[in-house]
Amino acid sequence: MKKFFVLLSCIFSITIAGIMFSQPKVQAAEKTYTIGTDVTFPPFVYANSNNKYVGIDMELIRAIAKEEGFKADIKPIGFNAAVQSLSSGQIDGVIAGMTITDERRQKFDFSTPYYQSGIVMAVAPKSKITSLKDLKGKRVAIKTGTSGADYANSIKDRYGFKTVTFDDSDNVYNDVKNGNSAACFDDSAVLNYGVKTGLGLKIVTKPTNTGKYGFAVQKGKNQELLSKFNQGLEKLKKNGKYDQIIEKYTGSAATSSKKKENKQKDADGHTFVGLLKQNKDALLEGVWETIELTVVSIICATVFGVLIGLLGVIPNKFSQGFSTTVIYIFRGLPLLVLALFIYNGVPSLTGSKIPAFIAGIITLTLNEGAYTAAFVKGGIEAVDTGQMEAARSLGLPFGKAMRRVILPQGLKIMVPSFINQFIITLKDTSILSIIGILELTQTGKIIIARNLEGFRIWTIIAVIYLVIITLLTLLSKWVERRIKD
Ligand code: ASN
Repeated sequence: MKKFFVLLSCIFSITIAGIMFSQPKVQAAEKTYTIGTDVTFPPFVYANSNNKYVGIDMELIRAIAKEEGFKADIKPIGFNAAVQSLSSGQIDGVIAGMTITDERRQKFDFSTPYYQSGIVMAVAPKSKITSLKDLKGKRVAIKTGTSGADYANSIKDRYGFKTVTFDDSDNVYNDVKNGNSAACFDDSAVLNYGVKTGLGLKIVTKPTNTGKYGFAVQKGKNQELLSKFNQGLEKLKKNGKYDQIIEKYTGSAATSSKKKENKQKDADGHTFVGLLKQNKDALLEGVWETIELTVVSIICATVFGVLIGLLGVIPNKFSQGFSTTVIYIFRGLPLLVLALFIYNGVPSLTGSKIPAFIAGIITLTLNEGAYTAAFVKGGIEAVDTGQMEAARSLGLPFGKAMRRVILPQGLKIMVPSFINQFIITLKDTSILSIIGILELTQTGKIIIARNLEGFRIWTIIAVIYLVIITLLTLLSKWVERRIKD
């Protein structure tokens, strides 16, 4: 048992040291702002073939940051997640082709507009749909929380269609291309670019609900960042850089080279080896993040779970009640709800941010810890009651009897459950992709949003998970043998 805890502490220290050294050092002089953005919204935001975020919005915010002397830490978490995170104060700003609307103005302050777009309907190239009237009884794809979705929802009863929502524009387009949805609504600036660069959809309506894009901060907060953005944008417009950026992404040279690039990617990006090569760095980073999350969470959840489990068996009504309540709450709550509550809910109440990684660790510690507590309690209770009575009648105090007699026997019963829980913790890290942690699953989502290679990328991701799970199982079995010796 002692060996087990020594081993756990060693792994813990190594991981913490690893995390500390892997964090980039922040320069004291420049303030860093966390800016949320969409996953794919070309030509405004998208990952290029090196998985680096580029596009009009990315170049604008980087150029403005340089001009105004601040750092922008870009978080590509998806449009809806970015807006939610901004409203709870988890991030400082959003730049994601975000349309300035009256409704949004109630919650956010917007910069001077930097682009204009409307909303259009797009269909598959061979589709017979040419107008809104043809949508009767059909299914239409939209993106969660966007102005395109609001528009579709506002006319769906009139035209008699149903909507289906996705988190990313690429998934919206894919649903139409696959024939699952008859049409989609999205921004004209984005769909026009898509049509020019070989997206494989056609636009059938004129732009409506025209609006302007702005950079957003929480209402009344981060005004300093907002004025830096406005000043920077003004400078870029004066010195010609703004026009250069727009031309770089929307000019005819840009769109035709993007079309070629897409074709080329289509030609060589359809093999497992090709995809692995293209995405090696991103996948490795995702694996590392998953391992960090897993190791730290396993250790924290084990410590927390053992403590709560022990509180449940000591002969004290209050501590038993406390233990049962903690297990009841955190085992009962769905992991996804808990993650969103900690990451988005708590900061809106307290007003202070929780980094996504920490929110993820807290989520897993509470949830996995509750399961651990339950089997720790069960394991101890499974030891014959005569053992405790015998130890106490030999004159051992409760604590000592527990440590010397009951726990060693209980631990043997618990070991398989521990191993099981470690594996579950590893798998559960994937749920944290919802709060934008760039672990393996989120990395997969981002890659697929770019290349639409769902089958192959998810196969690669599944194999990587299985490899890590096998390694974790082998390590756990080794520890199990050491404990038994
Ligand atoms: N234009 C969209 C909106 O404001 C933003 C997006 O889809 N990234 O709702």
